[in-house]
Amino acid sequence: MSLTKKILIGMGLGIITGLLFNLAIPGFFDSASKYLLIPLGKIFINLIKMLVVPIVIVSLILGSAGISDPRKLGRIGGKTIAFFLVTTAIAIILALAVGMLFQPGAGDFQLEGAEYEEKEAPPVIETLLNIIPTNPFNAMVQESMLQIIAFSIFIGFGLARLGDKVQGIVRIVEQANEVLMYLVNVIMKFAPYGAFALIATAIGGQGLDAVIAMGKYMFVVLFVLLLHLIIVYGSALSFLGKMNPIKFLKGFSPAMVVAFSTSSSSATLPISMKSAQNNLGVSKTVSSFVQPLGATINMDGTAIMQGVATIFIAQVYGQNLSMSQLLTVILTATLASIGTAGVPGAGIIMLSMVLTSVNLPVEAIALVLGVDRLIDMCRTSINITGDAVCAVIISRSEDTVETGDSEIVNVGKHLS
Ligand code: DAS
Repeated sequence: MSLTKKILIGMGLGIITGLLFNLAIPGFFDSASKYLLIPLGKIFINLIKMLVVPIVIVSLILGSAGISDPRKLGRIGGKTIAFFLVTTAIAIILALAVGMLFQPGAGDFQLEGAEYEEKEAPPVIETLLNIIPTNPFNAMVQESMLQIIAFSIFIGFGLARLGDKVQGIVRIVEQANEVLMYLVNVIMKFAPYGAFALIATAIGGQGLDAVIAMGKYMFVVLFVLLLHLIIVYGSALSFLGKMNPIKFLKGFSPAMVVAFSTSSSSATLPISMKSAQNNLGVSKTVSSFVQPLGATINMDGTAIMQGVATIFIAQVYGQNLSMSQLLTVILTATLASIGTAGVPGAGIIMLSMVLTSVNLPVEAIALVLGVDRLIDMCRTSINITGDAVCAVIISRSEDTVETGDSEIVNVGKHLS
């Protein structure tokens, strides 16, 4: 049975167990929750938290090393990175705006066993000045995410500029990334049990309020994903890619379906590239640069989930995020989506980095974890779609479109 099915079953059993305890035998719930559900959920959350700092460091060192050498990137690379960063930032701003508009987390329930110690959010200028760590190791111990991110990007930049002299270190970081991705897979195998325990705890303690809140959260995420697809990608294709969005969807739907069913950008990459090259006329040159890079560092769908989830959790705790905190969320969610691996469930692990950056309790992931698998299927489709939209636009802007007989022609004369 696939992991998706197991998590969905865990989620379903969690809802039933929680409702049963809450409605039928509340007295029994306390002991079951204390000796089974809360410990089980705590183990899963701690496993996620354990990997966050190492994953952020390793993935952002590799991400920044890969794009820090302008000479290596060239014109296509520059355009690609610019497109990725702009669309991801728009995705998060859209997510935050719709999340604040619909208020999915506004409700009178509190999550069992997760405290929220309110800290005065520093003003914007102080947040920006504090990004540079005076002691990177202390930043890691304190889980100061913005400082950890800054330090990792600096290291990646240094590795890129020193090139062959430090290939050994780059290799070690790449191998460390392999190990961490393997551990993400191992942790996700525990997800069905974690989802069961966390949902049962959330619903057992809060009843239907928690189920309704999860439903509202899921609706908002799916609504923003659809909005991003139609408005952002639709207009980018029409105005920049000179391609009818319907033609794009018809040509790229095979890849979107595979992404939906696998919840993995990496696993979908071969069919993403094939669909872009064969059905959308993207040149092999552009496709083989833009789409693998995009599958690694461009995840608008994930950024949308992280933006909505952070707003949702802040609302559950009755916290209105200040302007500096919202800017922090935009920055950390953009970087978290860069650091998210193209494997199932990776985005929920990086969500804890965003929550920590605005000192929201990571335990609150319990409220979004249960429905995350379903959302992961949808957001992964959006992740790879953003990469393909970029590939179409770059391919057109480079005037290289492959005709059916794989000949590179100057599309300029076709467009004139
Ligand atoms: N499932 C990830 C991907 O493959 C995204 C995520 O987990 O957010 O794109």
